[in-house]
Parts: sequence; structure tokens; C-alpha cells
Amino acid sequence: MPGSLRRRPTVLLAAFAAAAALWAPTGAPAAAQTAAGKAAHRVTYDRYSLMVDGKRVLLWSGEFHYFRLPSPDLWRDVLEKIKAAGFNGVSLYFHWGYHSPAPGVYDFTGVRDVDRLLRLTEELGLYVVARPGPYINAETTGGGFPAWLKNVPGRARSSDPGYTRAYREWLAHINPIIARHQVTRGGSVIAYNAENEYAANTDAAYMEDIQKQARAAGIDVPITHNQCCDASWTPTWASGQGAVQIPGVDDYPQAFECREPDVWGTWGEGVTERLSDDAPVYAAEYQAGAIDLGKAGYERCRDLTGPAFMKVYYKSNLIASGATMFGYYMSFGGTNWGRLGQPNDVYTSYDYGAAITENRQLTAKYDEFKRQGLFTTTVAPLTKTDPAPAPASDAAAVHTEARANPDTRTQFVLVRHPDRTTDADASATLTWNAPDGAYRVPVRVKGRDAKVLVAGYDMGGQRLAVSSSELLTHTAAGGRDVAVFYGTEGVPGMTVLRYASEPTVKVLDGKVRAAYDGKGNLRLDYTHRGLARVLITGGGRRPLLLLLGTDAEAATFWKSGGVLVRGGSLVRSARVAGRTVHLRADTDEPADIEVFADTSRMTVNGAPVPSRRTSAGTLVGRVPGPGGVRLPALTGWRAAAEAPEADPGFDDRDWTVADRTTTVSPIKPKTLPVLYADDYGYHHGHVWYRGRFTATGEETEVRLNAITGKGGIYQVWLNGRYLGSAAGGEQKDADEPVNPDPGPGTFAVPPGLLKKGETAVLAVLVENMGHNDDWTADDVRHKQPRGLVGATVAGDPGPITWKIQGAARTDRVRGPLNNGGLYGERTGWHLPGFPDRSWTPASPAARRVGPGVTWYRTEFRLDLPKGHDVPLTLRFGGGSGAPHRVLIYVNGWGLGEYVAGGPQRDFTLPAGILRQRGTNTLALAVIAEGDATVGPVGLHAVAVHRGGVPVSDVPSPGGTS
Ligand code: IPT
Repeated sequence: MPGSLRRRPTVLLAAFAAAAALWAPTGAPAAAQTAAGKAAHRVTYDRYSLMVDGKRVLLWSGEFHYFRLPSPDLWRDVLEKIKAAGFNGVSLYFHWGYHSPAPGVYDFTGVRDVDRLLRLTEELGLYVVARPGPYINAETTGGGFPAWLKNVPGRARSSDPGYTRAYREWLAHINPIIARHQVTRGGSVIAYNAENEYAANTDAAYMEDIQKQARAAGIDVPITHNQCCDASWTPTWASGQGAVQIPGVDDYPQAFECREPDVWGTWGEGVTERLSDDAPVYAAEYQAGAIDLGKAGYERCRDLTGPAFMKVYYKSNLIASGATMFGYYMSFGGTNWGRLGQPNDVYTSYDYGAAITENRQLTAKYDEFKRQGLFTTTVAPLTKTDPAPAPASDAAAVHTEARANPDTRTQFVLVRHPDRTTDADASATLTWNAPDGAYRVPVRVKGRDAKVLVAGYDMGGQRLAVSSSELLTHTAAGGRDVAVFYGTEGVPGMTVLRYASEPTVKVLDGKVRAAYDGKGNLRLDYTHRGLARVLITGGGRRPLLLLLGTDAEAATFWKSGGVLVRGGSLVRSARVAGRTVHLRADTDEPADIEVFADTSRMTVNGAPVPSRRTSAGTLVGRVPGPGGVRLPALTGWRAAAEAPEADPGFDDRDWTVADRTTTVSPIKPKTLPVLYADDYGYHHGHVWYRGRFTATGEETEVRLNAITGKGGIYQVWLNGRYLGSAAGGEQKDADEPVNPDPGPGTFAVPPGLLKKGETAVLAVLVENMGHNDDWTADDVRHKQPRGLVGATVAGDPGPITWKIQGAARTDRVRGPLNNGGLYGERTGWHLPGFPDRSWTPASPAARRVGPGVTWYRTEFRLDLPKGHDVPLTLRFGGGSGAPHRVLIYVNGWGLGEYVAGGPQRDFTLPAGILRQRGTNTLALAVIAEGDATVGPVGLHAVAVHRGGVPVSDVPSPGGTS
């Protein structure tokens, strides 16, 4: 998130030009076969929508960051949940720095296997908008840049030769992977996003070159861009050099202050602007959660962007903008494990208040996505609409707005309060000139709400004239149609269907009145309450099972491959084979699952379940709930203190000499030599410095400056004596004055500690909280140094000679961000199998640690039931004493940093990293600023579900492998 983003979005009602341009990619003939034998498809677009083989697609996608979920089997869990919410696509950033520990070195294996990710999206039938940057922002370290880029001369995000060589290297690795998964080659990638919110300090040649590189690598799907905020941010990349084919806009109308979740629209209306007359309107990133700037906790962010906001803003945008491409940011946020976070805006959790929580739980927002997603991806006429006259409302308190499909004439009418933030209860009667005639339609908007009503729609074999209920979805099964409508609990609804002659209406459940007017209109009147069922036969059409429910009832439905299902806590997939329906589903309690298909047997997760046919012609099966789970207490702890580096006699002969006098960083050091960690190749986590000088005995104080990134600290020892700690500083944004004194710390030299003529050793441990982003493309932010930027000793001793040490080497499996340069990290104390028997038996809560670094290790065995999903967290009690922070390692994987008094106490332990049936190693590195007690620390089960996906153990080598 850009600190310098102050302009607020404005609404621009674009002029709609008549002509539609059609763009066809080269080299991808329709229905051809790819080399791999998969059917190739043509991807085109015009001003209304994307098209696949000429068929219009409304792209309803959610953003997902594979790099924030280091367990590839869980990618399937989350992507199946995204798909089950009614999404037909995902938007995926690809993170350069996550794959590249050093220039020329790239890793796409294990948790970095994006080819596997793209195969999965293909298998699940999710379209992909591939977003490889090179810059991605995303509140991740360096905005996705590898930290080694800080040492490359030349401004990043420009056509400077140094940067150009670097990003072309990345694109040369990632583009071929993306290219082979394009829809045009039988894969899932439907669009390719160049750069990210490239709005400040732009360089069109660079923007153009990204696209040239993509085309040269065989990318032939449309290229998109996500412009920041509104058209006042220029260029929009809609025209001129560097222009993309489908320019999109990012909309974050609620901004990011979660402490006040009821304050709406801080950043405006959130109506996605049309940037091109030839391309669809693209809501590239539409707010679906928030970073927690005010440290209110992500539940408040979920409130800020909750179901009411989603109803009002998403539906308003659908009708006001006519967008047919959406990327909801985020659908699942995940975890800033290792050192993935960008320190200014986020902490370990990147839950984001999303519809699917960091622990992969479904929320009320998920239900709302499902209500909207099933609708938008079912009703084809939505893919091509123009603004249309809205039905007149007889009450000023009810606002209407409309779009219509020019071919089918189907109308979509938005009904809401004129002031979107009011929670009034307003009613009106609409005079609606619908395609099938004029209707008077009573509507009511109760609280913060909005509805999209449909008229003149060929609904399978039926004709919907008009309805005051919202359409969830419909399908055809067993020679009949099934349609689901819903509305606010307790509010009356009416639906009119068209028939050639009077049909037979049988109310199977609930209270519904039916009246046929002799002129083709069958009018149904009811109050939304529970789920009413009406069977309509005759009238010149095939039968219709009409289901009329509340919001809550609508959320119990699932649709997979055209099969409509109801019940369970998640239906991942449904497949009918002969007379049997095979479901993959999760349950939290014993549940009835109903299938609206012509079947007589049911299996769930491979096992047959008892089932019965209903009078509505459906099949109901009884599915068991989850079994019990017992978690072990964490016992058997052993402890060891470290920081031998502070000892004057410590052997640092292998350390790197820090004697540079110049740096690529635009921020220059206060004293020489340059002590920036990145300049010596230490990019992540803690670094140690040891400075030697000949003492005069007159030294009074040590004066240091360190930049850690927000929230970091550094600690100082002189001749083995702990002098204290200080907060690491920051360098401000480019448009703010240079900070002359970042992260200052003054440490008194104890009298008598230093002796004239003797060598003194100053040891400093500096944390690196992650690298800043480069939102403003000026190098000042992301090339901001980490580590010491100034060091003097008052009392005029001899010059200080410095050595530096960071992470020993990159962990080949866990990657460069996993761990830093603490002594324990350098010697494998965080890894499984490390011999800790000589350590002192002591549990965190029962022992006081001193300043510096103390490790705790234990093992625990899990025996979680098979066929279940039991997400676990590591939960910290408040601790006591001096400020302290804890690096958490599970089986050697750095799963986060607990900061006492900070916003996060529960840390996600993803299955896969966690052996669900086996022994796990937990290692905690406590960094205390004084005497402190940590914890207590324990395992916590977030939920117990029957179901889930099979999760295999992620390889977690120990120190010797
Ligand atoms: C937009 C970025 O494109 C995205 O990467 C992420 O940082 C998101 O914001 C916030 O979470 S930037 C937009 C707020 C101007």
C-alpha cells in the first residue's frame, strides 16, 4: 500500500462509443489441438467482454497468492473453495523474489512449483489472470522484487539497462511457464497482466518491453494492466506507447482503516471506470478485504468489507460500470511466513479479512460471494450490457439503475438506497417496463443492502418476466429446470413467469400464492422465509422446480458442473455417473445433503451414504459429522541461550569484512564504511556486526543508527556487556525529506569497561523486518538499506573495523526468505533433528530469559484423524517482563514472528508443513530486550471438519540433509 496515495477515486461516467473492436490473437486457430493433445481455444474480446471460442465470458475471479501458502496440497483446498464460491477464475501474482535468491538463480520446485499450480487451475476449470509483475506490490517484501535487485544500479521499473537485464531474466523464466498454460494451448491462463499499478515515474519503453518479452515467449492471450484508482492517475496504459489491450482499474473504496468498520466509502464510490472503448471494463483489483493498518485485527477488516459492503458496492459496480472482468483482492490472503512481509503495512498474518480466512475457514463473506458469484457466472446476458432506462421508483428513498443486454433485451436493475451508507428500511413500487410487458413491482431495501433484479430472461426452458427476488442460479436436470431465488428474510417477494397457457402449480413447501392472468403471466406471491418449493408443470414448457429462499437459505446451495446441491459446510465437487451422484464435501456436524439431479444413490468422499428420494424429485443423503480430536500439550521443552557473537573472543574469521565506501542505494550512510546488509549479500532476517577498535579508555557512549524496516529492533554489546536495544528506523518516502537520523540509539559506555590501548569489540544484532516496496518507482523506498547506517564511539578511539554475518546459506528447500543470521539459525537450531539433548529442560512460561537470544525446542506428535481437516495455530499467551519477540520454526520452516504486545497471537501452522500424523519439531528463537518470560505457548484447533483434501508432508530436511 502506497504511503503517498492521497488522491481519492472519482467517478467517471465514460462515454460509450458504439463500435466494438474485435481482437484475435495470432497463431491460435479455433478448436485446434495443442502439442500436448489438449484442445486449444481462441481468446478474443470486444468492448463488452472476453470471449473464448466466440462465447462471452464474465470473468469473476479472486486473488490468491500461492507464495503465502507453503503447502502445495493446500493450494487445492483453497482453490476448490474459491471455485465452490462461484468464482470461475483466479488472479495470481507471481513473486520474483520468492523464486530468485541471487542473480541468475531461480527455483520453481516444491512450494515454488507454479507449473503445478497452473495445472491445478486447469484441472479445476478456473481461468487465470497471470500477474508476474515484474513488480507486484502486494505488501510483500520489496513488492516482489528480489532483494539482490537493491544492489543493481539503475532505477527499478524503468528502462535503465541494469534493471532491464534483471527483469528480463525473471520474465525469461516465468513467461514460458505461463505461456504453456494459456487457454490458447488448452490451459487456464486467459489474460496476462503487465506490471502493477504503474502510475508514478512511468517509463513507456519499459512497459512496452514487458509486453514484447511476453509475446516473444508465446503469450498470445490479451495483455491487461491494473491501473491505480482512477483515470486521474496517468498514464492509464489505454493508449500510446506501452498501452495494453485491456486496461483495468483497482478499486479500494473502503481504504484500510479497520478500526472503524462502519465508516464506508473512504476512498469513494468504487465504480470501475471504462478506460478503453475497445476493451471490456476490468475491475482488476476490487476490494475484498483489507490490510490492517490500524492494527485492529483482521476480524474488523472482515467487518469493514463484510457482506453488506459487498452487496452494496459490488452490485452497484456491476450495474453502474458494466464491468465483465473482476479480480477480488483477496479471496484468501494467507501468511507472510519467513520474511515475506513488507514491514510498513503488514505483520505475519496476511489474512486480509478475506472471505476465506488464513486458516482456510469459510466466513459470512464467503456466503455473499457465493450468492453473487453463482448469479454472475450463470446468467449469460450479463456479459454484454449497456446502460438502460431504470424502472421508475415511487419513493425517493429507493434508487434504481439499470443495464440491458442489447441482443436478448434482458434487464438488470439495481435497487438500493440513494445514499449507500444509510441503514434505513425503505419500500417502493417500481413501474417496470420489462421486455415481456409493464409490471408494478414492490421492492424493499432493509438496512445496508442492494439487489440486482432480473427481467426478460430465458432461464433454461423457462421465461422469467420479472422478479423482486434475486436470482441465485438455475440448472437443468432430469428433463426439468431448477431455479433458486432469494430475498431478505420476512420481506414479501413476487416472481412472474411466462406461459403459453395456464400451468399447474403445486406448492410443495412453504406459503406461495399463484395466480395466472390469462395473458401468459403466472404471478407468484410469497414472503421470504425458510425455503419454499413450488413445482410448475404444463403451460407449454418443461417442468420447473422453483425454490424461493432467504439469504441464509441461498447460502446453503452449491453448484458444481451443473449439479445443484444443498447442505454440508462445503461441496467441493459433484459428478453424476449413471444413477449415482458422487460428492466431495466437508461437514462440521451430521448433515443432510440434497442433490437436485435425477439420481438414486449418493457417495460422499468415496463412501456410499444412506439416501432417499423426496417428493420434489431430489435425493437426500445423511452425511456424518467429524470425529473428535485431541491435541497434545507442548511439553518436553529444552532451552539454550546464544549470542556468542557478543563475546570479544568469538571467532569471526569467516565473516565478511565490511569495508565498502560506496553503495548503489540512493540513501547514503552517515558514517563509513557502508554497513548495509544487502551490500554484503545478507538480505533476510537478522545480521550481526562486530566492530573492533583500539580503546582510549575515555569512551563515553556508542552512537548508532540502524534501519530495520518498521517494527524492528537492534541490540548492542560492548566487550560482551549488554548495552541495550533501540527501535530500528525508517527512511521516509521519496516525497518526504530525507531522515537525517534514522533509528538512533545512544548507549552509555559503562565506566571502566574499556582499557586504554586494548582492542574493544562492539557487537550489534540488527533485525531486518523485510524490504520496502517500490510503489512510487523511485528506488528510494525499495533500495532503502537494512542494517547499520551510522556508527560512532564518543571518546575518540581509533577507527572501527567491521565484519558482518547474516544467513549462512540459502535453504535449498525452504528458500531465501526462510531464515536469517542468528547464531542458532546459522547452525541449524531451527531444523528437525538438531541435537538439543545437552540443552536445559525448561518450558518458555516457566523460565525467565535474559536480553539477547534464547532458543526453545520441543517435539510433539500429532495423530489427527484421516479424512479430516483440522487447521491448527500456535497460540501465545501474553508473557511478561521486557519487550520480546519470537521467531517460530516448525520443522525448520519459519512460520512467523510473534511480537509481545503486537496485534497477532495466533500463528497458522499449515498442514503439510505440519505433519498431521507424525512427529513435529517446534523451535522458538526468543529475542528479548531485557529479562522476560514468554508464553505460555500451545496448539489450538481452529475447527474440525470431516472432509478436506489429502495433504502430504512437505519435505523438511534436517541439518544434515
Ligand atoms: C494495491 C496493489 O496493487 C496490491 O498489490 C495491494 O498492495 C493492494 O493495493 C493493497 O492490499 S495498491 C492500491 C491500494 C492503490
